[in-house]
Amino acid sequence: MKDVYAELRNAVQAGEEEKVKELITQTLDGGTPPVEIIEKGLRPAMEEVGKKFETLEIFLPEMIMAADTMAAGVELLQPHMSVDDTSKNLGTVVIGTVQGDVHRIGKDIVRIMLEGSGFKVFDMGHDVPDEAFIQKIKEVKPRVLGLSTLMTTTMQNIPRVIEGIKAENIRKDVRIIVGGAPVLPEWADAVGADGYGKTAVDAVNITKKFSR
Ligand code: B12
Repeated sequence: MKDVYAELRNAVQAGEEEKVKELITQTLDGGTPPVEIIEKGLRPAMEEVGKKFETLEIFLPEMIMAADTMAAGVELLQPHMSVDDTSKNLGTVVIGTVQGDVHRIGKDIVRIMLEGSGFKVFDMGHDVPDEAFIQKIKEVKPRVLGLSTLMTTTMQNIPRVIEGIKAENIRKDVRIIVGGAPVLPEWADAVGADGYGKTAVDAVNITKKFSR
């Protein structure tokens, strides 16, 4: 049997957008849930890209090309990830990638999945200054704040945001969940986050738990 996920991983890495769209459409038509396509096809492709970048097998232009191709795939999947009942509102979430970090694909997937599950999400984007998170919390009073980071060099900005929230005396009003490739559950705990999610599915599950 043909391994569609292997084909998808190769096509993402080669920047073959049309092929990626074709494979995704085929897989969706076969009844596969969109999140499985992300977790088994798209995300592993980017992990391979990251490893090749680290070992100098590829360089920034190839990494950008693969990222754009993955983003096109996620865009195609987005309409398939929504709840049937759009009137459902499970609560408000603010999410963003911390300051200094432009990685947004994973955060975007978390946002799409949360929206698709019935949350109202304010996406602050990427490279978000600490103060902007704090202002948004005061403004929209979310039940949950999601912080994403993909680099060891920007990880420390997560505890910095948490400290900023404490300093404003609003820490008790919001549950903070964190994620992104370098983040581990023990670290999340140590820096005072309320929850950690390895994947976007985890992100939805913990957000649901905290919204009750
Ligand atoms: C794509 C990519 C890029 C793209 C980003 C495109 C974009 N707009 O997002 C581009 C090419 C722009 C890029 C740039 C850079 N990158 Co880059 N990039 C990657 C790569 C290959 C994949 C990331 C990705 O999109 N993965 C796919 C998504 C779906 O997975 P994910 O992000 O992990 O998200 C999932 C989970 O983590 C979780 N999650 C994510 N966020 C959250 C949040 C919450 C609250 C929760 C609960 C869960 C959660 O759910 C998501 C879905 O399941 C990684 C390698 C890797 N292994 O991650 C390197 C990587 C992160 N990049 C790296 C580097 C070094 C850079 C650059 C500095 C390179 C350079 N010299 O310029 C710049 C960064 C500049 C900056 N200031 O930010 C390094 C970081 C090393 C480190 N210090 O830690 C990595 C690890 C590559 C490597 N092995 O060297 N990059």
